[in-house]
Amino acid sequence: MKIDKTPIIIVFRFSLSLQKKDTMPEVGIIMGSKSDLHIMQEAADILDHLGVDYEMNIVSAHRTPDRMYDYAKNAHKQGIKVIIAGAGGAAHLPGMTASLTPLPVIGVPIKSRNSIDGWDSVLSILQMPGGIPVATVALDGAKNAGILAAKIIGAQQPELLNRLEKYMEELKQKVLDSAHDL
Ligand code: AIR
Repeated sequence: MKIDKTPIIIVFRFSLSLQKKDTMPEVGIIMGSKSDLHIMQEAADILDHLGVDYEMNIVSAHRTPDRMYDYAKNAHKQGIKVIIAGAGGAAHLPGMTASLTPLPVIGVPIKSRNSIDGWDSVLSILQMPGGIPVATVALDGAKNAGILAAKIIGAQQPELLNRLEKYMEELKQKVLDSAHDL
């Protein structure tokens, strides 16, 4: 992929709870700034848990537009199947990425320091014009973005679907345990 490597964070999965063999990253997690990482890490954590390989990168639609273009144009050629894009304020990264890639894009609005109240980030990502969809999750909803990415990929991977079912069972059990503990 033709990308300037200097300010890149690349994190591959090191540990996992619901085991799977190592493969190339299938999910590309990108964010507008390192200041988004504390939120976007939640997408990475749940993908770790579900045994889905991912890569992480910082790509700003406004500060590094060429880098965004290169990433979005080439991600599918590198084996990426879903892109999760998070940004705050005038959050154009998910929408612009979606306009450049044939891959599904999941947008994570982030309540960043330059965001007025979060609505600016939400609406920048949510209100896309017809023809260029971005699957927008809740404000700071990176965990759900990770789960949604796994479900999209899992539609073609029975083993991953099994791990997703196991995860859903874990969620159910937690609720039942907490009700029991009352
Ligand atoms: N941002 C960066 N380039 C374009 C945008 N919209 C966003 C980042 C971050 C916010 O601006 O995604 O949420 C603040 O970035 P920083 O680097 O000033 O902390």
